Amino acid sequence: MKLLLLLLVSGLCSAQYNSNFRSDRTTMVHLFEWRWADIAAECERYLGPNGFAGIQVSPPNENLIITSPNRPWWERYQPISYKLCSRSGNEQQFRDMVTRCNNVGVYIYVDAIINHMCGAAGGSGTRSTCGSSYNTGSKDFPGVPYSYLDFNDGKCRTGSGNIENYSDAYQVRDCRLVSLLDLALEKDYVRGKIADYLNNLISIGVAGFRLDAAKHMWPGDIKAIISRLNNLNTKWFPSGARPLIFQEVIDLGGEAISSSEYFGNGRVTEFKYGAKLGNLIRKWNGEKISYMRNWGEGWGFMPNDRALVFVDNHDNQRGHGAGGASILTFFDARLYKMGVGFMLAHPYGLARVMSSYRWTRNIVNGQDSNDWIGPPANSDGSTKAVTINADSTCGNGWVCEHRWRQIKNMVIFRNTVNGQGLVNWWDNGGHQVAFGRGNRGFIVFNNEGYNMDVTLNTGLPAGTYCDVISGQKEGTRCTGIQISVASNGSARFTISSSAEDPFVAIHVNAKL
Ligand code: QV4
Ligand code: CA
Repeated sequence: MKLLLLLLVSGLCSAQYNSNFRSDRTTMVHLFEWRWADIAAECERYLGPNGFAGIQVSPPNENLIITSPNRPWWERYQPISYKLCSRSGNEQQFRDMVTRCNNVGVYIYVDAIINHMCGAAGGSGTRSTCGSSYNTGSKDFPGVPYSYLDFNDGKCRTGSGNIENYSDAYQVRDCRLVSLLDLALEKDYVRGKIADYLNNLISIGVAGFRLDAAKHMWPGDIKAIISRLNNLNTKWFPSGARPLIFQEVIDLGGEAISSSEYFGNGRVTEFKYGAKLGNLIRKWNGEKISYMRNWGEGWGFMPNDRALVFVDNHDNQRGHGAGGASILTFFDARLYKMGVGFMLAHPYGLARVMSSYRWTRNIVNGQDSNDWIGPPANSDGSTKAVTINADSTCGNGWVCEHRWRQIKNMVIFRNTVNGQGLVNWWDNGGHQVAFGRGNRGFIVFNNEGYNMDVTLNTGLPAGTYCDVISGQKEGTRCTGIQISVASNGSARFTISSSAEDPFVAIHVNAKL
């Protein structure tokens, strides 16, 4: 009886940390600003067949339309109501996407903006994506409805009403983040409206939530909201399954608020991961990838079972959020592929791959003046479709990093080695490292300025393997480099420092 109770309690506690991924899948992709119709098609034609586990989608709820600058991506972080219409599509398109993606085992994770509504200077009118009215002067959002009673202003003690000092936890939670009208999350009514919104999404079939701006919400308020959420839709998920929660808390150290305050609610974004990884791979500040021997908790990162990890996100790829210039993005494609390759080969954390659209950077004094540019759009402001070229890359300005062969194949690598420990670490004390995952996969990086020629113990069964970075196994042939593993598990790796991609990855599902 006691044991049963214990199991029950621990089951409940671990619930919101569980990805809900299919057991043979490991990795989610953020399809930033994609239309629901394109995501539905991508699930069926690409993500499902290639073993992607889930998708973080842009906020699906109604937002303020901003025309100065012209439809910035960040208008979607200024909610007007919880109706499901946005530049990505309407409610019916959202439902169709969730159904079609779920049916091919690719689950949807919604970016939930629940800390605030739109900016205080939004004014009044109906310039919103569903046409709901709003008045920021009187703090009226009839589409929810919220009134002035539902905001935090009484509690905020700063002169401007905005967050002025991140070393004061009260300001960070009770004042406005860049003027965004801050919801009074301790109110039963407000909690109820947010829970209704999230429960509507759960009933449609989503599998979890990114909680935007979690640092700006009291952990106890988040907990109260989560406790009101329903179990996932049993059409696709086991009965009793809880939504995955991952909270956006930027904690690089040195602020009043730390990630650990949020561990009780669910997973947390580990921003140290991408910031450190960028330095290591760029070789900045004397950093070397051989230092990554104890990557993960050994680097002071949060516990493995709490971490959501990523190389870059929609903020820090353009200088928003935190991380700084070290962050690797598609702009530095060669280094980026190594960074994503390392993340997907390494067991630490729940991994999220970024998928972006292109814009032209204009960096002046370290700031990108084009950081606001929204998704590829038609002249009427509608988002352009994601087109697919003959070589399977994307057109219309979509980068589709998740379709890059090296990245897609490393998602398959991660699925193949899932559950296997990190073994056979090797490094040269500098910028060359290698490691395996049990007897299922092995990866080697040469980030030195000279060629590599080493024989290493891979731990893999003997045979000829196809490197999934320079090519891939297609039928019975290999379009890339072949690696022979001897009966004692050793293999010779030669990687030119000028290779297009100076790393090699082999796994048991790419054995010839
Ligand atoms: C500006 C001034 C204010 C002024 C106001 C007056 O900064 O001081 O009072 O004008 O009108 C946009 C503009 C910003 C503007 C604000 C309000 O960029 O200049 O304020 O709108 O009109 C995204 C963007 C923000 C954007 C916001 C809302 O990054 O630039 O603000 O959307 O449209 C911290 C947080 C972390 C946050 C990160 C960016 O701890 O939580 O900053 N990350 C998340 C999201 C992010 C999003 C938000 C939070 C807000 O990932 O994309 O911000 O939902 O580190
Ligand atoms: Ca707040």
